[in-house]
Amino acid sequence: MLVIGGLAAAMMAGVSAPAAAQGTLNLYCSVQVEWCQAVATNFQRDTGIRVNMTQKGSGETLAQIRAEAQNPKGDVWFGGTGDPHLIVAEEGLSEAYQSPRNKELQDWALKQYEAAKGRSVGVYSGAVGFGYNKELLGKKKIAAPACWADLVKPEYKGEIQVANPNSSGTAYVIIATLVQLMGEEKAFDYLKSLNANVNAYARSGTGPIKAVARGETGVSLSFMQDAATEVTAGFPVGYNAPCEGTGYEIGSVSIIKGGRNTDNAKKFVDWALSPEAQKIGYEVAKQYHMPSNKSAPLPPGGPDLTKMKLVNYDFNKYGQASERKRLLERWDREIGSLPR
Ligand code: S7P
Repeated sequence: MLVIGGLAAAMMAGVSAPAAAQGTLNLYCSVQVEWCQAVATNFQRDTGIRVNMTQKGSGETLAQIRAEAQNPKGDVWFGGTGDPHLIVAEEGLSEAYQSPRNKELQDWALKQYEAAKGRSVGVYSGAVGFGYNKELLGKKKIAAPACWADLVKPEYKGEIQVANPNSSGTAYVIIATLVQLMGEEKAFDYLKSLNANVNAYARSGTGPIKAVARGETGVSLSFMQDAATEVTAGFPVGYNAPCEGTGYEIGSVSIIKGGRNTDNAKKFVDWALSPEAQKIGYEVAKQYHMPSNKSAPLPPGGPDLTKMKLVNYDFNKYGQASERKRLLERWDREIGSLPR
């Protein structure tokens, strides 16, 4: 977790704090920390609103918002996979808000808005794939994985990392994807076979691709946009979309109900949905997500979801608290408890 005050964020980015303070915003942020810092700094500079930012993964932020339900400390939650945003909405922990920017958004971003009954909206999208270290796999003469079926082959034994779905929204999207691709029984059989090849379950969804980049593991299950970031950073990373098809996230923004600065949270949502704010992920932090504003460009060279075979991800079903709880309990019982 990283907590950073607005002034410190501005100074780190070499930007002076605004002269006239316009109040405060407590921002919970679930994208990569470089992007979170850029979001905090730029929103503060554009509006004069002082930002206190806390960065945590999606599952962990969901747990925090639930734990603080009686006394909310956050005002707005930016980023992270869409399913836990839907759960926050279902549990009445977020507030409905119709931004004037909604009319500029892609249909998939508005699907999230509809599923959340106005309590959340999509800011970006990204698809699940395989990241791999070209040098490490090359030395071991292991082919880069192209299909889900490849990952359970014996040559990948001890080579794969994925995150733990209890803490990671990314890992939950992976389980929900497999269930939608294969059916639940086959998906859990697959996860058992995969477990034999997994060397570690990381806490955060981006942990496995960072481990791939640094040569600590050969293969990761990750969002492909996060693999593209490591490629840009100069690591010998490649990535593939699974040949059988894959799932995707609708990274979202939600206003936390009962927060102390709800008017500023609304200003933040309007800002986060603007094309200018949506360029920041790529331009400042080299993040390759597909932006939700139709006027924001697709980051050059990044994964293009419109060219992939995608499952028809059922956000209404897999974004339900009861379904997430059931799948996580099953994963803990049948996979998390297995020896490796
Ligand atoms: O910024 C990259 C990204 O991967 O981070 C979000 C995700 O929540 C990662 O955290 P966890 O898996 O640990 O929850 C994604 O939404 C986003 O694409």
